[in-house]
Amino acid sequence: MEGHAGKILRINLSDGGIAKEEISEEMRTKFLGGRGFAAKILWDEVRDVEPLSEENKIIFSTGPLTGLPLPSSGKMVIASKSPLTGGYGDGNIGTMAALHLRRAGYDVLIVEGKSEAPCYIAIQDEEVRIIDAGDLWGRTTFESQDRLEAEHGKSIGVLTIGPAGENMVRFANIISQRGRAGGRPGMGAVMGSKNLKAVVVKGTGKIPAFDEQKLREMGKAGYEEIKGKENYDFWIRQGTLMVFEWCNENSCLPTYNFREGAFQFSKQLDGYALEKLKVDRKGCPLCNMQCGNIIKDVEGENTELDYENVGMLGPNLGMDDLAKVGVLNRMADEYGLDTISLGSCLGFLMEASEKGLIDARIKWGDLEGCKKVIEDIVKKRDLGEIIFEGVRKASERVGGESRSWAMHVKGLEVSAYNCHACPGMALSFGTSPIGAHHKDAWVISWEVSTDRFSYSKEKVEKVVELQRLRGGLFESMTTCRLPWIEVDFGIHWYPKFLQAATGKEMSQEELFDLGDRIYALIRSYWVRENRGWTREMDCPPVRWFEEPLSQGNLKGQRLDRARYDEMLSRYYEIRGWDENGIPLKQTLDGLGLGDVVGVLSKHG
Ligand code: PTT
Ligand code: SF4
Repeated sequence: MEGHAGKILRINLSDGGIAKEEISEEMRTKFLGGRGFAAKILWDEVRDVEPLSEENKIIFSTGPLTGLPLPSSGKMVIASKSPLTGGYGDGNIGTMAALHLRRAGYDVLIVEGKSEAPCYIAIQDEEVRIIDAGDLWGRTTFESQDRLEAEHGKSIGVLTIGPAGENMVRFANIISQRGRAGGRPGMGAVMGSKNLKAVVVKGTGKIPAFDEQKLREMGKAGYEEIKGKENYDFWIRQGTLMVFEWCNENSCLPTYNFREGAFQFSKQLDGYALEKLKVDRKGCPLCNMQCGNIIKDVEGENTELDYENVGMLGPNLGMDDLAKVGVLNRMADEYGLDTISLGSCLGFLMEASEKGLIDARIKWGDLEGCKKVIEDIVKKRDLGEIIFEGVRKASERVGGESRSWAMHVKGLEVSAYNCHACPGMALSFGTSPIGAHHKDAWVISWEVSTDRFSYSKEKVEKVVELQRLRGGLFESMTTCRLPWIEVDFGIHWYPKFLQAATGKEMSQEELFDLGDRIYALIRSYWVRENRGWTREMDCPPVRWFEEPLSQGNLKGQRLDRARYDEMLSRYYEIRGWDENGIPLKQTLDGLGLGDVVGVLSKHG
């Protein structure tokens, strides 16, 4: 298979070792790239290790479409064993670093070991250096980006952590270009544990492709098709925030720590409110539908907003002003904290305070209180000490009934969709391969517009189909899925792009098999690394089952546990996993994962 540089760059920070390794043909064919490569490397190399120890590894992985002249192809997967969940963790980030890594001749960068002192990695084509980062340590991601650009030139790609990652806050992520963010399940903390402040990449070579002429032609046609789409102009105006109003109308908005699904001040936060405050927009490389909407926050600084950020730092905290939400969002970007988990953690503390489970007082909508807690989280002091490991651990510390309203699955905080009346989306959160993230199966819009309240077989099938496409195909090619999802760019383009990039024609069946293989391997990883694995780990938070919505036209709605359980069993059946959600021998064999069988059988 062509279309890959065929190389892994491996850097060991303990001994300074640098190796360039071939990627086997079998690996390329079976796992394609991005998440596929990352899952395989973690399975093979990261076993029974503490996520924040020297033995863990962090993987920066591109796919065969990354960086090619195709719509929205400037993306990369960052993966590791997660310090937040203890299982497989990854995130997808749009960054110049993805293009440069490919131009420098590598598909994957693996960083292992631990540097004795703060350092950063600088890659310039063949040349790889580990450089002292004493001057950068303690600085925000924005300052680090500026300093690294001043040192290495404006055209580089930068991936950097902030003080949150340095201090190993478990939901610290990685920031690029002052607003692109990736690695929700604590990938920033893993970098911090290695004393690795940043990765800087500059590549000057050509990205390999099977048929360059065809790719250029298709890319041009693709960009034109996107621009001509009916929804394009509206998307350019509102980006991901266009979904805010819809969520509110359909009781899907995370409100007051996911107690409710609609917010009385939603009009002050939605896409139209954004349009009034918008001063600029930016986005990932190679994209002509850039969705990073920039506003001035109440402190007069620029900040880049997406739906998830606003949902979790707005209604979920009872915050009624977009410019105030902007302040919290900017702090998260500067410190390198995931906004979704941050919003969930702040909401958890507000509820704990309201219920008298903690001594400190922090009220819904209290901007100054939130700012103080963010500082405390980064420094792991006061309330930060309770919450820096996420809501799962915090609920163990706080006690009472808080376990029921600690909004997470497998330790990863739920992203911004309330599911009291969305069983399909609840299943999507329950079975996502990294914990409660929406990226693998955003089934909610289909669900609400079809048979919303059912727990039907069709819904389970839809979740699996979306996981195959979004979680399997898009995460391994690796490109942005939003052209397809948001402006209806034809999904039929992608097998053609892949064929021109790699020379290999892949049927729909082969593409679905690819997704299933990656899913089975990631699930096997969870089972191997979590001795106490049970099907309970695939269940959404208790709140959605036990506390009905108390307001709005869906008042009284909640999930039904027995019917959710039936859905989960159906899901396992489709996937070829047993009643505990563990892949069956014949499933693994059928997907070419025979080597996994022996290891899993030791875990019963
Ligand atoms: C993603 C998660 C999301 S998903 C959002 S907003 W979204 C949050 N953004 C954050 C942020 O900003 N700052 C911050 N400090 N933390 C943040 N955490 C949250 O992280 C992102 C876009 C978006 S915006 C989405 S849906 C799509 N996600 C894609 C994906 O997962 N795969 C893929 N092939 N294409 C995607 N396209 C879209 O990318 P995580 P980005 Mg992201 C300010 O990282 O860990 O996956 O979590 O990468 O470059 O910022 O683009 O309404
Ligand atoms: Fe990045 Fe948005 Fe473009 Fe996707 S649509 S590549 S997230 S700017």
